Amino acid sequence: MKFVDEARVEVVAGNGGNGMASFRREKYIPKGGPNGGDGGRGGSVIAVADRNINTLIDYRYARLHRAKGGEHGRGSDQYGAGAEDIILRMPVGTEVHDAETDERLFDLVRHGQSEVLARGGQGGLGNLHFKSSVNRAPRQSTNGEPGEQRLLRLELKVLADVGLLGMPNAGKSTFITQVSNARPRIADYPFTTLHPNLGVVRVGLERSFVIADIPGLIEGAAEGAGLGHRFLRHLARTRLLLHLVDVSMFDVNRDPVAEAIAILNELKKYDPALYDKPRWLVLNKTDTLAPDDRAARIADIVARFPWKGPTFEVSALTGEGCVALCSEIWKSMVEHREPEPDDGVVDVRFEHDD
Ligand SMILES: Nc1nc2c(ncn2[C@@H]2O[C@H](COP(=O)(O)OP(=O)(O)OP(=O)(O)O)[C@@H](O)[C@H]2O)c(=O)[nH]1
Ligand SMILES: [Mg+2]
Repeated sequence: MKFVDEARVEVVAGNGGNGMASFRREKYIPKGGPNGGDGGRGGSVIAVADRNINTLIDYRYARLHRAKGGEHGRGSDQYGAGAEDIILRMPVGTEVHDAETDERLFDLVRHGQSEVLARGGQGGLGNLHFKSSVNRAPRQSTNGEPGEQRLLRLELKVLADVGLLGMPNAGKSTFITQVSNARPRIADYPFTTLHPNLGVVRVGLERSFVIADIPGLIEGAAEGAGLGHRFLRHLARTRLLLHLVDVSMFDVNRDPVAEAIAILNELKKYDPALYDKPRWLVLNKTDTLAPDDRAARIADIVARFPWKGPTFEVSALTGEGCVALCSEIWKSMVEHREPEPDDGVVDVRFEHDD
């Protein structure tokens, strides 16, 4: 399925039905009183966050969402029926902006959260309501209110605790496959991953965190090289970035340190706040290093790295080092989370659904 994380839609709520001015007319009952009913309420357009939806693709095709108007009131005390609301299901993580002012109106962060995008108009009052001791035959009624309408820009920013950053082929998808229930495509050519994938890492009973695997980033992404840098928006809500670096030595012209620096520059260009997020270095593909070369290779890379932070050595393919890394992630998340009961025991198990 195609992944779409931006869309523009127009939402138009229904108008309220008009109130009616009419009088009771029956044989042998002269001067029957007012009996005009109220108009019904117009339908609203409502957004609901749904965890079973992963993309905004539906909104690329269907742009106009118009709810029906309420029925007009009628004579003989009949009220007009209200119109049904229209429900627009959107992925969790969707931000709703006013397309004209760019103001952020809503942020759908919880499954089931619902927000009114355009409110249906109230129905008008029938002349029943205007009867009084001094006016027994009121002729007035009111018209229904117009429904709201808005142009909206929807932007999906996936909700994940941890984001994976790295060059194409660094092994991001292999890593998320190793540690979570996600099953993205893996291949030895660049840009295998074309859209974000989320995976749940289970860390013992009732404990888990979510990792986002995004397309690889290359130098010049800010200017559109490769897939560009637009997918970096999906790292915006994470609390920790894992920067995966391929340490294998198959290609002697490839310098992992230069590559990593290029990525950091792209990150900074895209958004300094993203650059300032906690970031750990994950040296991947350690299984490809001959035991004799390994220590020297790793030491050289770490020494030439311009910033110092937590560093891990893993093989996403064999799983070596992955449990240790995930326990550290969990510990750091518990530390930075609102206090909750924790017995300090970290028991990482990778559950595969298939
Ligand atoms: N030997 C070895 N190969 C690995 C390891 N991790 C990934 N690979 C291989 O590296 C290649 C790229 O892996 P992917 O997981 O698709 O890389 P990616 O970072 O998701 O790449 P893009 O989606 O293109 O950005 C595949 O052929 C993997 O099998 C590892 O730890 N050891
Ligand atoms: Mg990938």
